[in-house]
Amino acid sequence: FLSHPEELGVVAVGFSGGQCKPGVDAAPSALIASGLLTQLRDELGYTLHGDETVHLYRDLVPAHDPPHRGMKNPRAVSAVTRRIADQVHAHAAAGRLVLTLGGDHSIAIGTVAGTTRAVRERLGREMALIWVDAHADINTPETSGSGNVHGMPVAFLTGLAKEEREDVFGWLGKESLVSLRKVVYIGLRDVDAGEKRILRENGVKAFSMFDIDRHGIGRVMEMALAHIGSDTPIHLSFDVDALDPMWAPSTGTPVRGGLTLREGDYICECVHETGSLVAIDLVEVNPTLAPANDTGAHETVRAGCSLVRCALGESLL
Ligand code: B3U
Ligand code: MN
Ligand code: MN
Repeated sequence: FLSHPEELGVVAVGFSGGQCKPGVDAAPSALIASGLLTQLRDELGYTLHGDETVHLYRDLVPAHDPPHRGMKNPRAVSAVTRRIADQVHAHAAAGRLVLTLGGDHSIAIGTVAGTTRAVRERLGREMALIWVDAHADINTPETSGSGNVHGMPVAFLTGLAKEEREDVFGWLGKESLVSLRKVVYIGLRDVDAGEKRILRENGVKAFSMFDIDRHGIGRVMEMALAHIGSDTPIHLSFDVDALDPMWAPSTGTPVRGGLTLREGDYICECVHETGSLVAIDLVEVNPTLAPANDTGAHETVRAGCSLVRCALGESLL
């Protein structure tokens, strides 16, 4: 699908407004400092575009941003994701693979809106979305108990959650949406009751940790990719909390009983192998959430780098 598959558009997003814990905005610098982009350039042979600049979007964050429909920081998250959508769209429209380093998972409202729009324009095709996460992130503002927008991106991206106001996600037009039939979840284990109802009522394809234990990750990936169908562009949005806290402790909402690092890497390897990957997000790494003198932050950054490298073809011999 990509006219320049060896060219990588990098968008480093230092944004934490989709949830309440500071520090997730420090992830892109930590990932870059650990050598991720150098590895992609020197070892995997990508030509990088827009690298090293960590965007903080301070000019887009309003001083006064009271809740709207219970959402916290609604205008800031809306304005920042709108800008991210344009950045990601520009890379994807140029035929590049796009790597976005978050930031909390609300930023996927921007990344997915950007790629889905570019894929429609360039190929006249619908895109698939693989959401790897402990959480379903499909709350509507009304079902959300927390008001944190990082728990809502899939609802906005599929049109389940709608808003008229331009400054609160009203900018998300039809061309920016993904069909619920093209969404596949992997790794779920902490899903709110309201979210379970949404998944059930809409028949959304979801592979929980239960499914991974039952079938093994190999069979789950076969089923996930079969659901999407070959020849469909894929956006992979990887929340590092899908990994077990043993591998990725430094994240805002760790949930025990998660993926091993190898299972996470394997998901990324399988998606790479399809040749259909158009974009990957790595989100929710929070290097500041580690006990002092603990190696947790370092381990989490390392795991994140491994996932990205696997999605970009490191494992091919
Ligand atoms: N489902 C809960 C918790 C949550 C979602 N995503 C994360 N945590 N990381 C919510 O706030 O919507
Ligand atoms: Mn998430
Ligand atoms: Mn999560």
